[in-house]
Amino acid sequence: MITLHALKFSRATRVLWLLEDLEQPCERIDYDRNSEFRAPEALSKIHPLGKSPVIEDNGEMIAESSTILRYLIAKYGDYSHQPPRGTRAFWRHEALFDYVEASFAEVVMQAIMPAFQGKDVPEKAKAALGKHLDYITGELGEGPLLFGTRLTLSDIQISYILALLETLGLLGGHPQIAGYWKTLQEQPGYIAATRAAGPMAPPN
Ligand SMILES: N[C@@H](CCC(=O)N[C@@H](CS)C(=O)NCC(=O)O)C(=O)O
Repeated sequence: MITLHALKFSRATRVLWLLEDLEQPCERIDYDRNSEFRAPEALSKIHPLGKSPVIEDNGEMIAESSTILRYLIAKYGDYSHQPPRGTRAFWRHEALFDYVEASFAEVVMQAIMPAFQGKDVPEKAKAALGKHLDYITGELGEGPLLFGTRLTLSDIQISYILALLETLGLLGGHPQIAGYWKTLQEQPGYIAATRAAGPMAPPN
């Protein structure tokens, strides 16, 4: 069985959500955040970067939430969380899925770090965030999800970041994204994962 090293209020919920959807159990090892809201030292003994999520499967250690999600759909032969291969939608999905950690997360961090510290978000960070939220709004189109009514890995991947933005009141002015986030919270896998491991975002 897969072991999931799950830091509280973290991207580990993405992994739990997918496992819930796939009806696959895991052994979850929980880690509390320290007083500076960082991962505890114990996670550095699991993986050199000391971050979560990390999974272990048959002695193999896998980090990076996007890689873990790809690994799990390959392992369990799941085809339902991405558009069919050989279609344009498949590659649009790959791009959106990678976009979340490769591009969006960094822009979001510039805005949420000051917000978490109770400081004003610098105008430059606000503007960059707005540009990305406009982009995602465009990708949502009619919605309700990024690929219509099909829940994909890209929705699961983006959920954690939307949770942080919503908690910090940074989704204002983007009603379609606020609606999208509401739809994500209604997904059975999200409900089961957060029931089991607690909310994605910390209370503000
Ligand atoms: N790109 C990585 C990011 C991993 C990451 O930064 N995880 C955060 C939690 S969401 C973490 O472990 N933070 C604790 C720390 O940096 O001390 C992924 O997608 O898995």
